Amino acid sequence: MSDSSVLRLSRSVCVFYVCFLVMAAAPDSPLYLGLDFSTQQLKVVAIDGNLNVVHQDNVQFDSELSEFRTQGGVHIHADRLTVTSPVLMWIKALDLLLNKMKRAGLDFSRIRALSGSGQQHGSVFWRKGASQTLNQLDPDRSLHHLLQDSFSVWDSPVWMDSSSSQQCQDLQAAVGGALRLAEITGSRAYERFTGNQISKLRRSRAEDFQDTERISLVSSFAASLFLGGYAAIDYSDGSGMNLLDIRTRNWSRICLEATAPHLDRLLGPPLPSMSVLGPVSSYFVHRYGFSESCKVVAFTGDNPASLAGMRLQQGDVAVSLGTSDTVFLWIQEPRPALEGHIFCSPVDLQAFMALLCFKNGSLTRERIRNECAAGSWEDFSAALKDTPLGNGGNIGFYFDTMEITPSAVGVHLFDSDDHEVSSWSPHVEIRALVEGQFLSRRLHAERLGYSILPGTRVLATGGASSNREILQVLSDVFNAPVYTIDLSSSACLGSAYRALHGLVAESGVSFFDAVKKAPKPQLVASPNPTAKQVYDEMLKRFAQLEDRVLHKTCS
Ligand code: ADP
Ligand code: XUL
Repeated sequence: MSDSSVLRLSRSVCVFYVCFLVMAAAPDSPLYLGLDFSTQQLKVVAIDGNLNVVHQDNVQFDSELSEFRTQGGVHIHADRLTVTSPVLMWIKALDLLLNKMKRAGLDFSRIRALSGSGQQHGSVFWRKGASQTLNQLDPDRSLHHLLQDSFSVWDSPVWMDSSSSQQCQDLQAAVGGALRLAEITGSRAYERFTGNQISKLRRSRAEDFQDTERISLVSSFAASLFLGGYAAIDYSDGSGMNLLDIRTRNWSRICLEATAPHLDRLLGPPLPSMSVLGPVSSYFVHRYGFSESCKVVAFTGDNPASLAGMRLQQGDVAVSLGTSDTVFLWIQEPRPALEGHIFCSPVDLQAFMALLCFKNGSLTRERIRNECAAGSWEDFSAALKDTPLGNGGNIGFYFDTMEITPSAVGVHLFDSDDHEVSSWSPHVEIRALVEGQFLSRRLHAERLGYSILPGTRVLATGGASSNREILQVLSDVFNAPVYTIDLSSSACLGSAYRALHGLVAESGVSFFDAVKKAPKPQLVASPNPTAKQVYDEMLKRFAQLEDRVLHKTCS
């Protein structure tokens, strides 16, 4: 059978299966919808009241909306720094997605609430008069026709943009330095953060800026489409702008003033992430058969929505071992720093989440696997089994490319006397790499206010989480049990969970009570009894050696 017929057959099987699931559930049982406007695609999942997934679909921007000529969902401009996406592409993707869902037989009238997420930091600039257009959408026409004149900026800056360095410097200077900005907003100035993008646009495209009536994040823009009016920015995604005071949960006056005049009018007041914004607009009622009482719950950023999808709880840490490694933390008492980001929690008004990105993750593990284990993950794992916890005092730093956390580069190896050495046996090298990576994840998480407590769980996701021996080292270094969780569409699923929770949040039901029927993560590794002693000591040496590496790299 040719590839295309296999694809057609598997598609038909999928459509049949989805229709079967939709029809198999009680005909009028409630559904909750989660959408994710991510960089490369728009995804949707519908869950029932038992939190079972009953429908999933997606629209790929590059292939299904090729008229926008994006690569990976974006346009990289000639300066290589400016990265944007056409706002109408996102709208057309929603038209397409809803039509696919209709064809698959989804009964929209069963949806009690919907929510969603968007790639963080991206911004949408609505033209003067757009609010009126949003308010009177004609259900006989598609959204992208109706809204084609509603934006003052067609190419929305997205998170991959790094063209606002000057604005970052200006903002930090205005508020009293990088650390002061981090204390207020949870992060030092980052080029991709929305405030700096707004500031750049105000200077570089003054006329378009003048013609702007409202600025949304990708998340609140998507919520506005469903609401038929401007949706508030939620606290959690709002924390990725360098504009929100994460403790008062209001716009920071000093940041607003340094960014653009009267910016609070353009942004509207921020709201708690679990807020019900209102009923779905009559456009969706008439065009797709949504119920008039279906509620739109505030949309948020994709990382906060993933935290909800993983159901990360106080004390937990999630480690995603993908191309690069990401660490998510639930934080009660944040200590914003010059590295990492603190966001308001999307599921608990009193809490915060931290996000740390490490560039040298799986690709570095692959390099060492190729050099020390003949390209075999089995041999790599065997080396981890054969070597002792603490690796005889050897500590390695492997920054093949310029690391984000911390900002250092190069490979730096130290023996048990802290003397720099040039090489090790393959087995020592493999353990040094994996221990070094996880010591670094723990060190930087602790610097942001994380501490290992009794009951702490490590949730592991991403490609390398299929490797038990790697997870055993993770468990030992964190001295906590490691659980795995399938993260394939966590932001989308998290949005559906948030939709469900939004309906009961006002009556005091916690997010975790609302989603307690969700599938449980699997326990895969428990710490060795000697792990605490070995790694508590090793962490102190690791921190000192990292300072040496930083000093060496910078000088
Ligand atoms: P992405 O960031 O693209 O979503 P994934 O989460 O899919 O990445 O992870 C891909 C990575 O998983 C690969 O680069 C590979 O190195 C790693 N990986 C896959 N299988 C194993 C394994 N058995 N042991 C360790 N790493 C693995
Ligand atoms: C987080 C970040 C990305 C985007 C895109 O700070 O920039 O993870 O949210 O997914």
